Amino acid sequence: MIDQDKKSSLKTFEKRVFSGVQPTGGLTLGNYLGAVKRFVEMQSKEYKTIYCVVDQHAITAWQNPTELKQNTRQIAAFFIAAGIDPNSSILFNQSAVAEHAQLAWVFNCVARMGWMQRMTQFKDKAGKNAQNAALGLFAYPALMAADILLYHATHVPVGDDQKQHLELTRDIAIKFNHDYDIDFFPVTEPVIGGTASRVMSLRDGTKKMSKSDPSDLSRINMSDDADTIFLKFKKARTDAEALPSEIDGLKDRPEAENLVTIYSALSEQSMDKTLQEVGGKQFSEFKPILAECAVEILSPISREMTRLMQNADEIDSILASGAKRAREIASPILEKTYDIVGMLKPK
Ligand code: AQP
Repeated sequence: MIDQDKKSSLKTFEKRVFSGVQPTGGLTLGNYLGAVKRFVEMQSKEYKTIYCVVDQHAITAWQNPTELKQNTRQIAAFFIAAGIDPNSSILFNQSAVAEHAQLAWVFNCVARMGWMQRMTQFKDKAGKNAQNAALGLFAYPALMAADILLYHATHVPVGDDQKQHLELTRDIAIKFNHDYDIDFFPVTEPVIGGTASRVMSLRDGTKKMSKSDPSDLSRINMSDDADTIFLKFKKARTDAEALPSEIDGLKDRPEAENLVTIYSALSEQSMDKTLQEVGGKQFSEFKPILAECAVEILSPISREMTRLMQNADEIDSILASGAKRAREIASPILEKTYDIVGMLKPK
């Protein structure tokens, strides 16, 4: 049983959003529609929004140090160009707030080996060579739990692929609270919904669109120019039938469903509405409509990213001030965690 006094004296949760993107090079339409577009939508008076470039997650696979710095700035530029306002949201890079790694260690001691061994992303990323994978890749979900719980975040917008890691975050919060008989960490709500929580490869509608897919034709990169976007949609795999007028007609047609999903998310309308608009059309007619819509939305973002990237000092200073604001929230939460666990504080 949780002590009610402890419970009431520690409850500080408000609606707080945390999410992050790894600076591992390359950004796809999946990152935009599944994550960053929704980060922007959650910037409102209702939520305190905290967005992070998760550079410590990035090094779970080796990164070229010079490129890692540039990629970190590039993700920050992407956030800002897509509409994150660094004055209202807190925007920073993970390694600048040491409390992430400190809390992750505590969570390494809370999470169970069996839980971690069930993580499908580790299995996918380590592949057949699991014995040679970095220990950090295995421990990644505990660091992710620390990222979220360090801010007592209550809502985490992510793509569908992160669902299992969020469930683990909830398990860690519940076990910590139980082990120390306290109601300290919130049990976070994943915010996975949205039309495009899983954007699929343009070459295979059953595989996630991903920056590490060997085929560049499988994805739309945020840096692609208009001609490339048109070409990639033109070459996107489809079936031979026309588009249906109702959702049921997309059943067992993963490529068709993916293109309709992308168009709906970009044009901010329901799948039903899209099918009313394009139902009956052949793909040869629909693909240029889709490409034009993508170019209209993505081009201004990519132009603004390029402009921001020419001014590294401006990005660095935004990240530095974000880290300072992040630490103001993180530091007391880590301090309290250490106290709960029984770490002696130097006087
Ligand atoms: N295809 C996708 N559909 C919807 N959401 C997606 N996200 C990524 N791909 C899709 C979401 O983007 C956020 C940041 O992801 P990340 O930085 O952790 O990168 P990732 O998931 O590792 O991205 P990739 O492209 O899939 O990289 P690789 O190829 O290295 O595995 C997350 O919220 C994620 O859900």
